[in-house]
Amino acid sequence: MRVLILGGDGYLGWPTAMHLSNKGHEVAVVDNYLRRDMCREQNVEPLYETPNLHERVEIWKSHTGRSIGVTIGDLRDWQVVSEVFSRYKPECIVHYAEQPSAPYSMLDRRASTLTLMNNLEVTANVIFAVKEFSPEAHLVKLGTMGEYGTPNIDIEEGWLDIEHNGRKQKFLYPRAAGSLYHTTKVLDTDLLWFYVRTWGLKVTDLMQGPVYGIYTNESRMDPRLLPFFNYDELFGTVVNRFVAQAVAGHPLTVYGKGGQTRGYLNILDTLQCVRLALENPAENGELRIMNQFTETFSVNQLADFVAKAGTRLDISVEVKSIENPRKESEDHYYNPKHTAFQNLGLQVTPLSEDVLCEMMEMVMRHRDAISDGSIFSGKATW
Ligand code: USQ
Repeated sequence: MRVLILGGDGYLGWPTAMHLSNKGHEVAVVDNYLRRDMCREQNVEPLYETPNLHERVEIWKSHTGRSIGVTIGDLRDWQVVSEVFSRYKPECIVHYAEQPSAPYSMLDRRASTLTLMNNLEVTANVIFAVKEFSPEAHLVKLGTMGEYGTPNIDIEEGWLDIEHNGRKQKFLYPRAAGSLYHTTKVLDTDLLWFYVRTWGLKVTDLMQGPVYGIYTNESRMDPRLLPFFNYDELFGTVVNRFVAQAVAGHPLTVYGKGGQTRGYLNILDTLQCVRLALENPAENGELRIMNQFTETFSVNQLADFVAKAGTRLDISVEVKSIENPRKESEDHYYNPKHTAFQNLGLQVTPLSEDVLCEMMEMVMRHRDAISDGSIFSGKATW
C-alpha cells in the first residue's frame, strides 16, 4: 500500500515508518520538526540526539535497501498538504501530526493556542486533502484514550447504545478530556465524524493509551534508528520517565495518590495496531473507533514494577508521592473495553521486568545526559 505518515519524525511516527516499510508498504513521511523545536524551546531535550529525517531515511536505506520519501513542511500550510497528497497519492494516511503533550498544552496561553490551532487545522487540512486528492484513501488517525476521561461506567470502543423514552440510538461515547491537548483530540473526532457523515470518508480513530518502550525490530538494526526518548515532565510518558528517574537515582514522581489508572501499551504494539488497522481498513462512510492499549495499571503499580526491575540491576529505587500538578481523579473506576485489536490478531507484548530492565540498560548508557532539572519543575500545573 502507498502510505503517507504525517508526523513521521515523532516518537511513534518514525518507528511506524520503518515498520511499514519493512513490511513492504511504500512509505513517505511529512514533518515540520515541531516536536524538536518545542523541546528546544522548553529546554527539555530527549535523552540522546537523533539524526534528522533525511539522515534517518538514508541510514534505513543502507540497512534494508528500502526508500522512504521525505517532505519537511508544515501541514497547516495548504500548499504543503496539496503538494504532498498530489505527489504521493496515498491509499492510506496515518495522521500523527499533532502537538502530543497534555502538560505542554496547559503551560500558558501561547502553548494552548498553538496546540489548538495546530491540531485542528492539520486535521481539517487532511480531511480536505483526502476529499480532493484521495477520496478512496483510508485515514488512520491517532486519538487518545484520554478522550473518554475516567467515567464511572465501563468504557466502550467509541460508541454507546442509548435507550431514551423507549427509543434507541447509537452515539459517540461521552467524552470528558482532562487537558486541552486531550480536548483537541475530542474535537478531531467530532470533525472526522462530521465529514464521515457528510462526505462518506473512510476513517479509523485510534484511542491510544500512554506508550512506553524504545526498541522495535527495525530500530534494533542500528542505534541511530532509535526514536526520541523523552523523560521530562512535558514530553515523557510516565513509564519512560520512571525508568529514567530510577537510573538517575531520582525518586519516582508519583503524582498525588497514584491511583490514576490508564491503559498502557509497548511501542511494539502501537506499530502492530497501526498496521492491523491499515491492512484491515474501515468501510466507506464509517468512523471506526478502536481502543488501542493492552493492559491497565495504576501509577502506583507502575512505580512498584519499575522499583522491582531496578532491584534486578542493583539499582535501589525510591518512590515518592508529590503534589499532583494535574487535575485528575486519583482514585476511580476504570474498565475500558479493548477487543477490536484482539479480534484482528494483535499479539500482546506485556509489561515485564525484562522489558523494563532492557530500557534501564539503554538509559544507563546515557546516564550523564539526564538533567535533574528536566525531571520535575512543576511548570505545567493546572
Ligand atoms: N504521572 C505520574 N507521574 C509522572 C508522570 C505522569 O504520576 O511523573 C501520571 C499522570 O498524572 C497520569 C498518568 O501518569 O495520571 C499518565 O501520564 P502520562 O504523562 O504518561 O500520559 P498523558 O499525559 O495522559 O499523555 C500520554 C501521551 C498522550 C496520549 C496519552 C494517552 O503523551 O499523547 O494521548 O498518554 S491517555 O493517558 O490514555 O490519555
